[in-house]
Amino acid sequence: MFPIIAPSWAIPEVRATSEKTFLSRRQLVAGMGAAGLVAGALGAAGCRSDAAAPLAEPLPEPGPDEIPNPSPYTLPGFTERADFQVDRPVTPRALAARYNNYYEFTTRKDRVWRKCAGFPVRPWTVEVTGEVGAGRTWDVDELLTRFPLEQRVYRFRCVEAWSMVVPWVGFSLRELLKASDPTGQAKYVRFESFDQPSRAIGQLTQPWYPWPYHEGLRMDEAMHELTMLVVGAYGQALPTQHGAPLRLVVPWKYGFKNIKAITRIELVREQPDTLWNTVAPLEYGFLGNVDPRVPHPRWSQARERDLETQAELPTLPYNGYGEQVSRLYTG
Ligand SMILES: Nc1nc2c(c(=O)[nH]1)N[C@H]1C(S)=C(S)[C@@H](COP(=O)(O)O)O[C@H]1N2
Ligand SMILES: [Mo]
Repeated sequence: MFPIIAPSWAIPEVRATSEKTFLSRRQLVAGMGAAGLVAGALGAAGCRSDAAAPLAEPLPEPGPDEIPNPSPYTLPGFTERADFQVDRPVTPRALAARYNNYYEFTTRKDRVWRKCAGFPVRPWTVEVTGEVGAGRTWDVDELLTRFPLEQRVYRFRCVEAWSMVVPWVGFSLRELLKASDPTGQAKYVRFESFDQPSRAIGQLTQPWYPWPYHEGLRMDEAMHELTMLVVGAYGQALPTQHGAPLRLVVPWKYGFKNIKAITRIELVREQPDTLWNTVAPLEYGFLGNVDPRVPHPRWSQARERDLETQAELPTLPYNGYGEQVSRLYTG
């Protein structure tokens, strides 16, 4: 379980969702029954809102080797970067796709794939804004063709101490940033996900989280080649549960930095707030670098559990990427 460290009653008043927002979300819940009936009646119109559709057919349970909720979209061609390999077996695709953290849908990792099925990831736009000379809104499919795609096998380490190895497909974030012409004032990058409580049931039922999910990097971290905008995994378009259509992967940081379903990338002057740093500042720092020597306040980070084998492995400084990134943190 991702620790729910801050129940709604423990969140300082200023940070809690405003009553107005809370009430409107409750009204939305109350209205859902009717919305479901309408959706059922209009089924042929094909505009079913998944989370709000109690009449939707339950998805069948896939076999253990079947990919739950695979993406229906086609990924453009990509090259394989042989220089990004890991000395550990790649985690089976079907396993990675049914064990997810995605609080917008549910805190139950084994149910994320089911709860997010039907969440629309096309059309999708990503706004690049703030301290940039060439800010603009991209259609995600434009990004997929504008920047050459690469497959890179990376280690992935969640702060909860489970880990996996995934072949991601995408491109370095810095390619998009360079194309956006950052100004000299750009010191940090702020990322924002979607806010659609009518379609993402976890946003509706957990209004105490400061949605939309938001994260941040320093500019030098964002410009590091390893920092990736990901649109695919295991050679296929990204399944929704992994953060389709576009998510961040920063392999030397804990999983929570790897924000899914990005809608907005803003270059800013000051260090931005992040969702986890806001709800639990003592547990989730802004940097979030994997470090076996620094325990989480409630558990050790010295070891991790491989998602497939359940073997306990030593956690590596910077998740094994120290040679490439430790120079960023010498100051
Ligand atoms: N928008 C959003 N992004 C998110 C999260 C989330 O709840 N919402 N969870 C984070 C956490 S804690 C982890 S470990 C990874 C999990 O990625 P995966 O499900 O693709 O393995 O996504 C990260 N990105
Ligand atoms: Mo995580």
